[in-house]
Amino acid sequence: MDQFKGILPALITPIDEDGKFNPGPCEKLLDRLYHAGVDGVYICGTTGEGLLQTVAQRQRVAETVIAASPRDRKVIVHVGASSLDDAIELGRHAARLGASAISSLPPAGPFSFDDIARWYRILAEACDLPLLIYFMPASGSPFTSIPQMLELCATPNIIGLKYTDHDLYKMSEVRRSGAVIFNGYDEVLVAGLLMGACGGIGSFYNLVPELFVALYRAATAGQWEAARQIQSRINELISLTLKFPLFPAMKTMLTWSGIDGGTVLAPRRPLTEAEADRLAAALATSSFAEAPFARPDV
Ligand code: MN9
Repeated sequence: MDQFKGILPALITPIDEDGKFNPGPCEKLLDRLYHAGVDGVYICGTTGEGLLQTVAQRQRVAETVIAASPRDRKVIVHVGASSLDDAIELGRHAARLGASAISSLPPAGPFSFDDIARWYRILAEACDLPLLIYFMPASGSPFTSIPQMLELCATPNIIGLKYTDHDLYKMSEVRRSGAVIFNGYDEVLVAGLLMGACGGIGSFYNLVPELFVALYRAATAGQWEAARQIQSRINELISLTLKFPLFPAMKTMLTWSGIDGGTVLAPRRPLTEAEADRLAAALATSSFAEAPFARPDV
């Protein structure tokens, strides 16, 4: 369990004009992220638009990412799906490829906690990999209490939570049981680490991996003031980006930096030209004005 720690970008999935996975930019992005020192990647989650893709395409993404990842980095494959069969198929495929772990949101729908616990139990048993539960109450989690989270984390093969919430007291109580916890809201990574998180998984790591790696290193060295200052710089970027639809804005910035993020999958839409102009203007007057993603690479 100690091996699950550090900085893991929730990898964006480059999508071409036909709505299909584009492996070239994905490899280029991975190269950039690994050079920045990230400890691994988390693929096909919310940021990676996993739930919006077919099982076959998600498998192509996993194949590309695992083939392009050094052996000493972790690849966690989000396998969450509406159908348990699909999730198991994705999980077994990830295991065959040599993924480090799988992760899953609960299936969407009006299910009870018992239903969800059973779903996770069957998934964890069927796949020969550690499983990280994706906890995100903002997307309608059917479990929110500490005892429920502790019960899920005590299930064989379940190692812990990707914890996307602002209640860090709850997070720290689950962490105290020995469960692996990755902080999920990039805005509060420094606070999550202070309260015991083993690392973080997040969207903005795609854009400024160096800052997240530096924050994590400062935090693990006990240099909390330095870590806090890096968080504050990161939050300048997050707060200006959140004025736009998040995932298309991030893909636009990646494209400006020379990595073709491509479009986003339905029901989302790309940025309008006016939005892209406003985003570029906001970046130009920020402390990121000189960053490669701040303007078109022409
Ligand atoms: O992977 C991300 N959460 C979601 C974690 O996509 C729902 C976060 O990185 C957020 O995108 C980020 C901005 O709110 O914290």
